[in-house]
Amino acid sequence: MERQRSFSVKSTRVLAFIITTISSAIVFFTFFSSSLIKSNSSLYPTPDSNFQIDLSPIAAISAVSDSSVSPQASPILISTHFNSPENTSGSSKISVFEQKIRGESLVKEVRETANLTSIKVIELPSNNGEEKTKKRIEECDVTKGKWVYDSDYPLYTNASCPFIDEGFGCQSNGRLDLNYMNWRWEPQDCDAPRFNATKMLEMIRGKRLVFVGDSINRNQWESMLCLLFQAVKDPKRVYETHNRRITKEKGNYSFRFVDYKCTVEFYVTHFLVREGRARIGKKRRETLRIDAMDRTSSRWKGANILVFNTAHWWSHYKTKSGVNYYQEGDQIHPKLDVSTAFKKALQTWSSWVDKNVDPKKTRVFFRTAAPSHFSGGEWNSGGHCREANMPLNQTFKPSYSSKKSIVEEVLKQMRTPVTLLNVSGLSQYRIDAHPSIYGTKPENRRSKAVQDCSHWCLPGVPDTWNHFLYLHLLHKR
Ligand SMILES: *[C@@H]1O[C@H](CO)[C@@H](O)[C@H](O)[C@H]1NC(C)=O
Ligand SMILES: *[C@@H]1O[C@H](CO)[C@@H](O)[C@H](O)[C@H]1NC(C)=O
Ligand SMILES: *[C@@H]1O[C@H](CO)[C@@H](O)[C@H](O)[C@H]1NC(C)=O
Ligand SMILES: *[C@@H]1O[C@H](CO)[C@@H](O)[C@H](O)[C@H]1NC(C)=O
Ligand SMILES: *[C@@H]1O[C@H](CO)[C@@H](O)[C@H](O)[C@H]1NC(C)=O
Ligand SMILES: *[C@@H]1O[C@H](CO)[C@@H](O)[C@H](O)[C@H]1NC(C)=O
Ligand SMILES: CC(=O)N[C@H]1CO[C@H](CO)[C@@H](O)[C@@H]1O
Repeated sequence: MERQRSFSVKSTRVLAFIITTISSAIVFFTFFSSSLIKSNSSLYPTPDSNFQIDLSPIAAISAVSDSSVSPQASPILISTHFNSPENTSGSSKISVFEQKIRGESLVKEVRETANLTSIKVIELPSNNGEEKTKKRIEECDVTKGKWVYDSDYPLYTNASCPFIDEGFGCQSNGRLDLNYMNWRWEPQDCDAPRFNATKMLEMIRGKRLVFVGDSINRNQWESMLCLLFQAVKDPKRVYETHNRRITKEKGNYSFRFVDYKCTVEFYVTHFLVREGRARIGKKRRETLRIDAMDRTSSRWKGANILVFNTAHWWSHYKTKSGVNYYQEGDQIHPKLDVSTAFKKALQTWSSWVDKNVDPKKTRVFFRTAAPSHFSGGEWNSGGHCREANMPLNQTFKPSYSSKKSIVEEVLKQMRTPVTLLNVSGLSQYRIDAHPSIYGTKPENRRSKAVQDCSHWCLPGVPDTWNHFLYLHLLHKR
């Protein structure tokens, strides 16, 4: 299943680049034309629909999942520009959307419409300048780049990977537009080697690769299983050590790749710190011990590669508004703000890492929050994303939330080196890559209103996060 392109010969590269560019151009043109037809009517919301996000296929929505962390944070302004290639009859429209994210409210305004006068799809960079500006992968910030259409993608399919669970198996659940699988992230400053599953397996030979975090980390872990499985000749030589089938409910898994004597494991923990119960007055209530690690932490010890995350559960809603929820020792905070609690929990986590992880034996990664793209509501109030079938245009500027700066701040104070897997920006373009209604099989779909715009279809965006992990292990020590 590995289809790698040689980048060692310059002419090959130039040829590959031209082919990629031409096919991308065709694809862009086709998509923009078709999305324009479909969205003609929804481009212009009526004045009183300002707070209603109408999501046309090319509308930019950046409902940053964790905007609720700091409702008092200053407004973030995101400008997004869309160009649609001119249609054959001469005139089409550009819409300029502007979104302001203020606390939890998302406002979109149609600012301007104009006629296009020329077609500008993709520019070929001049070849002579290009070579000199490329950096070595070791010095390259791979988070800067763009999504390019690549017909060699996806790296696996629903048929070649048995580990995709229902929640992420969009194609098996009936999604018909499949172009979301074909986008490859291309760093702007360097040529990133392609993901090589055999090489990755060799790098983790005899080791434990462990993912710890919420369901978005399960998403990434399943992606890793799928990627690696493509290099395994005998499927029987990969199995779950306790014969567990992957489901949403169960919390820990360890897959053994026999030929490489390695395991790829996942432990669910929504907050990294310990969820529990405590007596408040006469009632026993759920609390979160922000000063103690999750109970499964003893099992993560001794892993050779640890990939942590926590993000989506740190919301006002999921933490009982911070009222009688956060606990330290015997004390329950009557009210605590979610960013303060998040910071304390991360400090608990960082002390655990500093105390329990030997940097000579273990590499630690922390993956940043992945964005959600709910429009017209939240995850529990009719928010949707089904309409999108294209990534957002690259001129869209990803926002950077306060929760991520808390992560960076805590990481800086640690003794143990922790690599940030900075996936937030590149994932923000991928409004098209969520399961939406295809997170469940048609027969299990209860209500049309519920869409999943938080998790990611597989194959899809988490493959890129794992590619980053691969690049770090391969090149950056
Ligand atoms: C092209 O533009 C014309 C006039 O605006 C419009 O009627 C037609 O539907 C457009 N065609 C496409 C393919 O967008
Ligand atoms: C995105 O929009 C900009 C200008 O608004 C345009 O120059 C560019 O070609 C567009 N990119 C794509 C991929 O369509
Ligand atoms: C676009 O151009 C057409 C004809 O050239 C004109 O009738 C129309 O009003 C223009 N639309 C906008 C939004 O400027
Ligand atoms: C993969 O998806 C296709 C299209 O929905 C479906 O027909 C097929 O049964 C799926 N394969 C598996 C193994 O789920
Ligand atoms: C992938 O890595 C393996 C082991 O390092 C190597 O033998 C193989 O040639 C690589 N495959 C490609 C397509 O580069
Ligand atoms: C992570 O990426 C975002 C945008 O992609 C960037 O603004 C931010 O500075 C990056 N953070 C770090 C620590 O590199
Ligand atoms: C792989 C692994 O650590 N599995 C453990 C998951 O949790 C159960 C108890 O809930 C243990 O028995 C397993 O060993």
